[in-house]
Formats: sequence, C-alpha cells, structure tokens
Amino acid sequence: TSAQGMRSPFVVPARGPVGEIAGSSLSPLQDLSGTITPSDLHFERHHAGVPLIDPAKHTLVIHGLVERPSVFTLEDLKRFPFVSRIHVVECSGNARGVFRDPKGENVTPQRAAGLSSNSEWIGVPLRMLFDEVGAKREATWFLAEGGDACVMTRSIPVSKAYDDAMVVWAQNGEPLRPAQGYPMRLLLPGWEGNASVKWLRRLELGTQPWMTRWETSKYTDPLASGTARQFSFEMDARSIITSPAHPGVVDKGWRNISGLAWTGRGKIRRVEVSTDGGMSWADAQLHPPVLSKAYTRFSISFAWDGKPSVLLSRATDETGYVQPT
Ligand SMILES: Nc1nc2c(c(=O)[nH]1)N[C@H]1C(S)=C(S)[C@@H](COP(=O)(O)O)O[C@H]1N2
Ligand SMILES: [Mo]
Repeated sequence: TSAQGMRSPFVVPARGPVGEIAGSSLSPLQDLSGTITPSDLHFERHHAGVPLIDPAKHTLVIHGLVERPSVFTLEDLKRFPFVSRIHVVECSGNARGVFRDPKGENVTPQRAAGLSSNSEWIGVPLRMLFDEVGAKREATWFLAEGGDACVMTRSIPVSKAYDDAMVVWAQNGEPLRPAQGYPMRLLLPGWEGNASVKWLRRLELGTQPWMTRWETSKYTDPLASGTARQFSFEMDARSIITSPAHPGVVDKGWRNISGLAWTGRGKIRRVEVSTDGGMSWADAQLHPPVLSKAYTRFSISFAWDGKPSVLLSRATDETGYVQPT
C-alpha cells in the first residue's frame, strides 16, 4: 500500500510547456478519457506566477456598495451551504498558437484546445455572499481582485453573481491546487477563464467597470473597424476530436472517433462528425451526463479503409449556435 497513488509508468501524460518562464501550460487532451480533467493536469494560466498562500492568513474582503462590509476566512466560507458543480474553465487564448501557426506538428489536441479543463468544483454561490453583506440594489458591477504578485483584477456584472457565479475552494474531491487558486477562487461558469480570478482576496461592488489593464490593454477583441470590443465574457461553442489525433498512428479497421464539446451558453445539443472533409456528416453519440457549461464527451465508430480521410467535428449548443468551420 502507499499513502498516495501514482500513475502507471506506462502512462505519462504531461502539461506543457513547463518551467519558470511559461505563463501557461496546456492540458494533454489527447491522453484523457471521459470529461473530468485530473487536477494535476488542469491547464494553468498565471500572469505573475503561483503564490504560496497560507489559508490561515488569507481573507476575502467584500465592500463597496454593501450594507455590511465584511471579511471572510476560508473557514467562514465553508459554513455556508455549499454547491457542487461540474464546469469547464477555458482561456480566451485557447488555440491561439495553432491559429497563428497551423503547422502539422503544432496541431495536437493539447496545442489546439489544451487551455481548457473541466472539474467538479465545490463552493458557495456568490449570491449568498452578496445577500450576507447586503449588496445594494444600485450595484451593477463588482471588482474581483487576486492575491498574486500582479494583483489581477476584473470587473464583472453583478447579474452573473445572481446567476451562477461561485467562490470555490475544492476541486475534484480535494482543496484547490495552488495553480488553480488555492485557497479560493472566483468561478464564472461559461465565461472567459481570465475573469475567474484566482487567489481571490477582495470583491468591491460599484456602478461601473473599473477599466483595469486586463479589460483595456488585454482581453479585448480587435474588430475590423479598428476599434476593440470590451467585456466579451461568454465563450462560444466548440468541439475537438481528441482521438485519433496527430501524431498518433492508427491502423485500418474499426476505430472510435472521440472528443470533447462544450459551450459557454449552456448544454451541447449535438455533435456531428465527418470522415470525408465535410461532404457528409453523422451524429456522434453524446455520453451522459450532458451538463451545462461543461465538457461533453462524444464518440462515433468508424471503419477506416486505410485511405486518406479528413476528420471533422461540429458542435451545436442549446441556443442553436453552430461551431464555425
Ligand atoms: N489572480 C489571478 N487570477 C487569474 C489569473 C491570474 O494570472 N491571476 N489568470 C486568469 C486566466 S487568463 C485564466 S485563463 C484562468 C486560468 O485558470 P487555471 O490556471 O486554473 O486553469 O485563471 C484566471 N485567473
Ligand atoms: Mo486566460
């Protein structure tokens, strides 16, 4: 017996790239099955490293347009009724490297979509904390501040708090990993990962966005008109075939084509797969549970004759949005 389990030495999935310089590392989607990302393989994105935080010294301050400005410790948060939710976190830079440089050796599931991961999160609905501090009706935006070296801050519409935002402290059965925000992080299901502020230490309620550098110089969408769109929180529907995938080698015969689909708008309704470059499409099987703003695993059997075959997948979400080619 052993105190902690280890993977078989024949199984060596790895995030990448790794090192002190890298501000992000991608999840090895091609090595994973099902929908839950093992916590030690959850992608990482941090703008100023991973702080080491002693939970006994960490607090969450909520102030601004509230009746009762308050300070919460981790133990305080754990006294609230908690919820458990399975959700994807996706960086809005997901696939950036591959879209910029779509060379064969770059086009792996990890490089094309590994800035996303899916976990079971445990925490308190933000609306409960806002009720506890007496959020004022005129508050329409709140600021979330992280306790890392760059003190990352994002402005979020208060409506998200009354929808499905959470302050989470556990992930896949254990406390958050340091890279994921230990001891607590904001989780905004379906919204760009950047807004899910890690190492959360302060929430301030107000009436307009704070225009932090993460919503002015960064995390804006350049438009053809030469202007930039700000606050594009919701992530579009997406799917990716994770197997077979480059640089894997497959033999002729029956194969499973399998992959992941998700959308920031709710549930995946349909995933179609083409094996002839988009001339014809067939519905893939969606493996339950099909959850809102979470990975959905799909698969379809394929009898490969050994001839060149171009595989595509296409997701449709519950709003009718169809993933573009
Ligand atoms: N405090 C803080 N929160 C942060 C970040 C950060 O650098 N500092 N990075 C953001 C970005 S850009 C993303 S995509 C997600 C990544 O979450 P993960 O590292 O748990 O995968 O966290 C967000 N929250
Ligand atoms: Mo990100």
